[in-house]
Amino acid sequence: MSALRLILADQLSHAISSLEGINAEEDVVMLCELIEEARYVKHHKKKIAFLFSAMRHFAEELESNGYAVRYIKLDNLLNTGNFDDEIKRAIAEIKPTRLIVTEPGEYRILQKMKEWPNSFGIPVDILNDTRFLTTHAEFALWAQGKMQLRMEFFYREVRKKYRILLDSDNKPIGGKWNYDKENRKPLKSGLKIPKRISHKQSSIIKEVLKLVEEKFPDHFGILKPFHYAVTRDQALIELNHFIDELLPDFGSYQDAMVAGEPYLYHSLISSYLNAGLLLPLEICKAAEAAYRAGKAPLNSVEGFIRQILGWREYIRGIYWLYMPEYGEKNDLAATAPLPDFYWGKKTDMFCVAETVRHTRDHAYSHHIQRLMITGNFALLTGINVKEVQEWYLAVYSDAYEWVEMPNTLGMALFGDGGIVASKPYAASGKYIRRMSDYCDHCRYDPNVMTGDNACPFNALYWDFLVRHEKKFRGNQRMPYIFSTWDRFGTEKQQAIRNQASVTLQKMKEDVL
Ligand code: FAD
Ligand code: DLZ
Ligand code: SF4
Repeated sequence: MSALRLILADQLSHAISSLEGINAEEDVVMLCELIEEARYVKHHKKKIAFLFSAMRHFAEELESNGYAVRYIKLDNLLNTGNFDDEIKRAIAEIKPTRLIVTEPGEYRILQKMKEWPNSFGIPVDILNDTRFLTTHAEFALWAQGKMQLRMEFFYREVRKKYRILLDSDNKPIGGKWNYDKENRKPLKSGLKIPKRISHKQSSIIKEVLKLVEEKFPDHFGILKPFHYAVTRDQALIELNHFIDELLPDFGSYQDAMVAGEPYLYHSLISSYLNAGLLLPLEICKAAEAAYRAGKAPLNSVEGFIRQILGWREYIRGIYWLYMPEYGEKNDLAATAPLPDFYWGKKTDMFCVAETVRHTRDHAYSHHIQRLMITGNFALLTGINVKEVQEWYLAVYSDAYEWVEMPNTLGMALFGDGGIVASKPYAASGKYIRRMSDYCDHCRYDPNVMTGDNACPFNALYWDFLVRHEKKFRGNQRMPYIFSTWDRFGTEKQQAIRNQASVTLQKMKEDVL
């Protein structure tokens, strides 16, 4: 009665459901490095190096816990490079009586899994992913009959379910569910941002870096220096460092952007959380404990917990509720090709160049860079939603389709017609100037609307709204925007639209 237990690259948790009830005498745990998974979008070099290193370390931990592990390295000569053939090969050699796996984070792979009983001729158990705090059924029940699926209300339910930041009467601590009004400040000058920690490079990491260098030279991104945690112990060190040193200022500066500072007060835990090295509830409890011990203020702690308990769970709920139709949505009919400067080609827009630089160097940029710089630019210029999604999925080390797609298509591109966002996150250069120091380094001027030195975001912002006027004029959350446009008068309106069309042409020619 031996079972083959398959662990995917983003399931590196000893508490994963596919390991429950494992029989160390008979069962075999399998992990495989697959060229098809590394290339179906050309993942960032650092992302591949992170996943392969973490997988190898995890396999070692399983072995030292006494389990039989079948680990297929990328350069194993017998490696067929894809899930189906690797499992077939394993079944032929091991002859298990069943295959056990935890549901994947991508619809594409779930469809494959459903074929597996037929293809392999043995039963396949596809188990729930119990790392998440909300099941698909719970999310569907919450969504049932609602006109709008607002994250804020979902978040309150999850907080109640797990009794996070509640007082003894089950009311939110401090009297409010949400302290965002105290957040979203630009960075104060002179504030010293704590240095991030780095980890000793194991021989596993060194071997993987060599492999990635050799096998993926054409993938985007800089591989070294490689600073990622690759084990649960290291990820916990990262988490504790964040809670002790950075959480107190997380809330206030969550939306700030500073040249040369990719991380600011962000936690950098998404890659570890999404790959299974950390679990969501332990993170929220650690943040809550910091608040209760008086080490971090409520605005920061609540804001941070909301990202994980609220946004992350909500985004996953949306993905599984609406797939596969969700993936085909393109509500604003965005079709322009993705400009080469998303891949690092020169652009004079400092904000875009800086965000792409952070992405290239670290396989990371923080939320506001993703949403209000690269996302906002793609929204305003109508870049093809599939190309934009593919970019986000490839370049960030925390990206898997369940989390990347609703964030990109729904939140950043408003391509799902308003399921995730009640209004588009469209902004002109004014917002970027307020929240960052980027404009100080830019050849464009955020205060200028037309002419050669005008910030491209300004005219593009109005042009976008006017192009989609039918959809947005009646939006309750955008009451004054169109009255401002109306007050501009015909001449100014025409000048803005001309400026936008020159900018769009320059974007096509990659000379922006
Ligand atoms: P922090 O700012 O410290 O936040 C703490 C944690 O909250 C994160 O680690 C993350 O787990 C969670 N979180 C915060 N916002 C979200 C959100 N909107 N959705 C899901 N989790 C959230 N996040 C991913 O994990 N993978 C992605 O592929 C991804 N793609 C994105 C694409 C776009 C266009 C946008 C706008 C956002 C995307 N996000 C994605 C959400 C967010 O940007 C990242 O989770 C965050 O930047 C990760 O950095 P951090 O760990 O320092 O986060
Ligand atoms: C993203 C990724 C990469 C780069 N490589 C592998 C791999 O070699 N083996 C594997 O099991 N998974 C990999 N993944 C993750 C998958 O593409 C996919 O996102 C997850 O399995 C979904 O749960
Ligand atoms: Fe970006 Fe415009 Fe500011 Fe330049 S001026 S950094 S393009 S917002």
